[in-house]
Amino acid sequence: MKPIQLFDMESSTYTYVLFDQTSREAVIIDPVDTQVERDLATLREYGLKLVWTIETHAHADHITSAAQLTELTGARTAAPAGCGIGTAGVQLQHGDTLRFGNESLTALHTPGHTAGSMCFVWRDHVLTGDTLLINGCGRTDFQSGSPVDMYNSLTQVLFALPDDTTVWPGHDYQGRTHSSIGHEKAHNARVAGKSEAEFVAIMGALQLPKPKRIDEAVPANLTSGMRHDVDGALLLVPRPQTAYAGDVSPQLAWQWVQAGEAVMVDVRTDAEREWVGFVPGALPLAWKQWPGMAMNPGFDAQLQAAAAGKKVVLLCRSGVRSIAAAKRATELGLEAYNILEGFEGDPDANAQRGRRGGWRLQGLPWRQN
Ligand SMILES: N[C@@H](CCC(=O)N[C@@H](CS)C(=O)NCC(=O)O)C(=O)O
Ligand SMILES: [Fe+2]
Repeated sequence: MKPIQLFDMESSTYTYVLFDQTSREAVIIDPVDTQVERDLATLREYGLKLVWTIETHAHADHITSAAQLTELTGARTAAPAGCGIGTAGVQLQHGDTLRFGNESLTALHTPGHTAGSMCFVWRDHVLTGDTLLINGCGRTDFQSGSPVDMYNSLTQVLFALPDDTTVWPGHDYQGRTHSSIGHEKAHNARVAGKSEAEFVAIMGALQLPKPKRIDEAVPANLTSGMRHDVDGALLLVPRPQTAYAGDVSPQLAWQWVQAGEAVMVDVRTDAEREWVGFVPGALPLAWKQWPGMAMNPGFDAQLQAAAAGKKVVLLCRSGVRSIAAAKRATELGLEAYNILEGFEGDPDANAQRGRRGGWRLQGLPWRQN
């Protein structure tokens, strides 16, 4: 059994799906936000139930789809404890295991590319993230990277695995797909046969350009791919290409609604609204497109009728389902925006960031039934 290996051309990122053949439970490692549809299609094609989304580190070059996948599939999120990804439900420590059906993978703490970076061992495979790359390794010049830590992670942790362990990297920039521990130990140009001092000198001389999307990607990845504003300020982040028009802060969305420029659509279920509360005037229209489940009949028609030529601002519980709904609304030709962090927001994450997000936590109008 091998991992299913998927490639994102834009960032040269490999995403991996592993699954248990009997229960069909699956995990996804390092999913990319622009590839959600591909990944959902892969899960459907193999008949899999996603139970974990897992990060090897907080990426600097692309944005994770972990938060989107949790709302679309019901999967839980796990990330290395040392990466500061506060939204991940499970904060992994060295040696922790994650189970999926009768299978499990084991986390290895391998600092160097970032201080929290991890690799994952599954059977006789190791998914090495941006620690060990084929004939290379992750850069160590930003985001708490350290060449000394990288040298130890490569030579003491990864090269301690059996030589015939298959290596599946987080990136390859030259079209290679996998390698083995034995091969990298013998031939990796940066580390094979090199002393720590030689390795540090090689890493120090790389002079790589900064990843193009680092300023946008790192903050987004620290919240599993949700984007947020600073200090609760009005915010609009335009989305690239045709995904949807943008992410807006609750305040800006409310300003648009009050000015009659936008209609608000609440895509939570009736049960959620009854438990937690609702926004007066918002149209209740539940978004129920889970893999394998047909979409709400009438969703498209009701959404188009409600929009009546205005902008549409979409609200859900935490700001993830509303992204999927905003994408659908965009396909229908509407100007659709996702309301950041949804109705509830996350008080813990907000406290950590020193700010308050979410509709209710921002003190915007809402009522209990
Ligand atoms: N050119 C890419 C950045 C590539 C890059 O810096 N990749 C990181 C991984 S996030 C790395 O460690 N690269 C190692 C190398 O190129 O040797 C971009 O702009 O996104
Ligand atoms: Fe990276």
